[in-house]
Amino acid sequence: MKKLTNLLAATALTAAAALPVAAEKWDMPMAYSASNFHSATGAEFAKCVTTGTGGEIEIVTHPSGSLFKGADIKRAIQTGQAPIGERLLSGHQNENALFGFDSIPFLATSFDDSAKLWDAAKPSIENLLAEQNLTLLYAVPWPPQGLYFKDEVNSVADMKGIKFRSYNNATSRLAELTGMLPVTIEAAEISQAFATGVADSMVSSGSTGYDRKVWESLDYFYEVDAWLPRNYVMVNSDIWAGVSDANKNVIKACAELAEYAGNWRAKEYTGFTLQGLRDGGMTVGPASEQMTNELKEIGVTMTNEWLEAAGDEGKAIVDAFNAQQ
Ligand code: PCA
Repeated sequence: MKKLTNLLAATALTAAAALPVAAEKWDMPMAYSASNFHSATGAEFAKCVTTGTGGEIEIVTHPSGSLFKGADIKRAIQTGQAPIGERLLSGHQNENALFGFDSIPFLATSFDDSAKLWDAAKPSIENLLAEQNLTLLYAVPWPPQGLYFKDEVNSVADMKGIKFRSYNNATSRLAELTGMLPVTIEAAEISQAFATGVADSMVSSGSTGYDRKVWESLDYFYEVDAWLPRNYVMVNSDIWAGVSDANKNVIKACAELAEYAGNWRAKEYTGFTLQGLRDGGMTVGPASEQMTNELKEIGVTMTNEWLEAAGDEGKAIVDAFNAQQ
């Protein structure tokens, strides 16, 4: 027994000696379920930083909104309640229209275009975040957004009065313009919302429908490819300033890898999750021509509204994006 105790004490000492004195634990709140590809990417990023810094900075992810709910994550990081975290960028559209650059219907509808739009918008977004004591580390798009319904829908008229789950200003506005009734619900809570009839439709990716098993309540997914919103990972700028140059380099390299891997996963996940919805019993396919045309008209209205709200800087983003086409 004595021997075992000695051995344990020696092991503990060795472990303690291996860890530098300044070891820090960074809790990383994330809003989406652990099985989601953004959360998987975040977990890999956390491992990369923990290993790369030799344990000087250990990142521990908390998916599913378990530490802070999606809507509270940015404030938690700004105020230093958590050093690092992930949030849907367009979730901040109510603060500043610029944050909604990636939720303009039919502006950028493919992964390639979404990357170009991000290139055009990134400097503005980095500035906005910096003004709020936040440093951008990486950003990864969701797969293209389509429409989920309980019943078959062939036109905008068919949508009238349907309860619609929204996740940002643009999705609420889309509901208003299609005569639906928006209710904002975090992805972590949608399975229950659909099961209890709080909502009967939403716009989202195949990925979120798959993660939340929405086929238990909904039957139709229309591949509208309306836009590709982005999640981003931010760190509190005061905390970032206190990180050694060596560890900053490690974190930046891990962020670059995460962005690459996240993009790759998003693309792979697009087809995989649509098949998953089919396997779950849903009808998955393109929207009717009439519905597509009507939605495009609504897209024009929403583009104009966004350009008005986002001013010259917004217009410059759209112009820079169009110049890359
Ligand atoms: N899933 C997230 C945002 C966009 C997406 O595809 C959600 O539905 O909340």
